[in-house]
Order: sequence, then C-alpha cells, then structure tokens
Amino acid sequence: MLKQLAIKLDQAAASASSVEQLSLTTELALSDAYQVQKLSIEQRLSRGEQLVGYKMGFTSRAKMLQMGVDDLIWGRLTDAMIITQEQAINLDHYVHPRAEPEIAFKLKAPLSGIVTVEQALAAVEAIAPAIEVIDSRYRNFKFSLSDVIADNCSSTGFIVGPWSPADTDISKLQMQLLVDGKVAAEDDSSAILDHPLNSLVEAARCISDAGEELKAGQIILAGAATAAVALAPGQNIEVKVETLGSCSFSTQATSQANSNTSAEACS
Ligand code: OOG
Ligand code: MG
Repeated sequence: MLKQLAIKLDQAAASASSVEQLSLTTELALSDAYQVQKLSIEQRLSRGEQLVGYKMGFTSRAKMLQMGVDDLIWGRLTDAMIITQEQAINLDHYVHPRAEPEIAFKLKAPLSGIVTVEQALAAVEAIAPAIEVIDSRYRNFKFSLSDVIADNCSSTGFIVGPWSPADTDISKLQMQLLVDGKVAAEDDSSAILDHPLNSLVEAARCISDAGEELKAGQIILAGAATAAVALAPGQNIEVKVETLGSCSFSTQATSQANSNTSAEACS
C-alpha cells in the first residue's frame, strides 16, 4: 500500500500533475509518510538519479505560518533537482512552483545522531546562498504534515551559489529573495532556527533516526528564512545573502504549449 502511494506521488512529480491529498482518504502515521517518501525516492534512484543531500523544512516561523504546519520536516535531494546558475527553467515541468531563500551546507565529513553545533560546524566544508524551488504535488498546495512528508517535502529543485569558508559567521546575515530585481521576501538568517547551524544539527538527528547518515560531499539545505514566493513566466529570481553573495535563475517567458501555439499563429 505504501509503495502504491509512493508510485502515485513519483508519477505526479514526473508528469507535473497534481493529486488529491493522501490524508483525505488514508491515515498515515509520520513514520509511514517517511517510508512513502523513501520509496518514492527509490523510484527516482532506479531511473539513475543520485542522492546528493537532504533538505530541512519548516525551520522558520514564516514558513510554518504560510503553510499552517509547525513541525520540522526533512526530504531528500537528487542530482536531477539541481538548477544551474542563470538557468531558464520551464514552468511546464512543475505544478505550481514557488521559490524560497535558503542557506546550503556542503559536508566534508559524515554527521549523524545527536551532535553539538560545534561538531556540526566541524563537519562543514563550505556554506553558500541557495534558492529552493518547491512544488507540492497536492492540489492547491494544500497538505497535512504526513502528506507533505510523503511528497518528499515538496522538493523539486535547488540552486546553490558561491561557496564560502565554513568559518564564515552566518548567525545574522540579511537574506533577500528578489523577483525581477525587487525584494519579494526578506529576513535574516537567524529566522532559521535562531541560527542555520541548528538546522544542520537537526538534520543529523532526523536523518539518523531514519537509519541514514549525512555523508561527506552531501549538500544540506537549512530551510527557508521567509515564506515562499509563487513563480510566473518570464521572471528573474535571485537570492542575495549578505557576505555569502547571490545566485539566480529565470523562468522561461512562455510555456511550451503557448510557444507552439504562437509559432503556429505566426506561420
Ligand atoms: C514544504 C517544504 C518546506 C522549507 O524550506 O521550509 C521547505 C512546503 O512548504 O511545501 O522547504
Ligand atoms: Mg525549503
């Protein structure tokens, strides 16, 4: 049964189509929801995708308030989710994507179980500004906690900017999400669990509870500092983090369907 739910969510993500919330018909314990997530990622891995890291979610009040959920969640990141600097993404590949400003850690050593902030920092190779593109597979971007966990915490894409040394002070850096050069959301990095490193501490604990561990080379997204912003065609999206720098991508001006139509109209 869990496998069927995993396949359903994987297919919804692969075909950019939405499904009804699982919780409307199925009662899933959180542990079952994480199992569905794992099984759905296994579908991706069986198609050749590689696990490259993990993302934390609902690590800021702004995100919890926006989504009406107030528990920490985590999901898995694969290489197929990587968006490159200045890439123009095609919105046809998503249901209702949103962007949010994040901080990424790259690890140089494994990390698992209960660790202190100092131990977490000692495992970090580098820190970067990041943008996460999230896309719920549920209609109207509405979900319960178990729904969103099963749906790999809305993971769909992420872009990481320039790497800074691990000893960079990230306790209170201004973080801005700009749409076409205008600030659409902003806060400072302390909005992420008081300090983004606390999110890495939580990641080590949660992922080892699930029988996995954070590994050297993996990327961990600490969670958004602000509410997410809906994407529309023809936008430039940039995240600027004080000291760390920025990263950006754009959305293609027209969807494939529209550009076909206009090509026909012109000929
Ligand atoms: C769930 C993912 C939350 C974050 O950074 O808090 C998340 C969602 O909002 O759809 O990625
Ligand atoms: Mg996020």
